[in-house]
Amino acid sequence: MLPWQKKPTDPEIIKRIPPGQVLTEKFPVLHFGRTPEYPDLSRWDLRVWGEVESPFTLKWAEVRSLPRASVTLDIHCVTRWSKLETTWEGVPFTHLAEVAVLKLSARFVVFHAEYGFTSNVPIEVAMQPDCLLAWGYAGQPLETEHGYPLRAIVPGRYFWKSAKWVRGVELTSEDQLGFWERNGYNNSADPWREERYAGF
Ligand SMILES: Nc1nc2c(c(=O)[nH]1)N[C@H]1C(S)=C(S)[C@@H](COP(=O)(O)O)O[C@H]1N2
Ligand SMILES: [Mo]
Repeated sequence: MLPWQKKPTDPEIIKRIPPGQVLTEKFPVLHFGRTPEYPDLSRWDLRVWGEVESPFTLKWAEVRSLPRASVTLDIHCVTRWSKLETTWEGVPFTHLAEVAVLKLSARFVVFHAEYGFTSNVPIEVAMQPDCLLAWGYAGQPLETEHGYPLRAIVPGRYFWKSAKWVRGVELTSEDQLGFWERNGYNNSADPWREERYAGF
């Protein structure tokens, strides 16, 4: 048994582990398909559009000059690893929403990533203060396999909602299932309720 698979004994730690999860100290890499490469960020942009009054597109340097926040949270992958106390830096989703000016019809968010990957959350989830579009992890720029240059960080949901390599944020009036949600995962994805799979 690997050290991190041993049952933790500290009650403060135990109560942070959702049902069916195992702690890891490592940082596993998990995604479907290829890892994009970014040799030249001068051609990278981030688009915010949909049910908003003022859609906009930002270059990389503009994204990096947005207001920043640092958040620390526990992450839980549906494949059963959890990692406590991860620290991310980026722009709060709430700031993007403020700049874009949401219409009343903006009830859901779709994060659009490279190669057509998407993930979806209700607007209330994205409007939590610790939901970020993050460019940093543990004080360093994101590593390529963890989503460089920009990824979503969605608190309180299984980690698949936290799309890596994000290029767009779409506000929608109707819910649009994302990649994993179309492939059998639960749309709500609350790890405390063990909402892993759809349909039962
Ligand atoms: N673009 C993209 N983002 C993705 C995924 C993916 O397949 N593609 N998988 C998700 C899943 S299932 C998890 S657990 C986390 C893993 O993030 P990590 O590789 O940084 O640990 O990324 C999420 N974001
Ligand atoms: Mo995952």
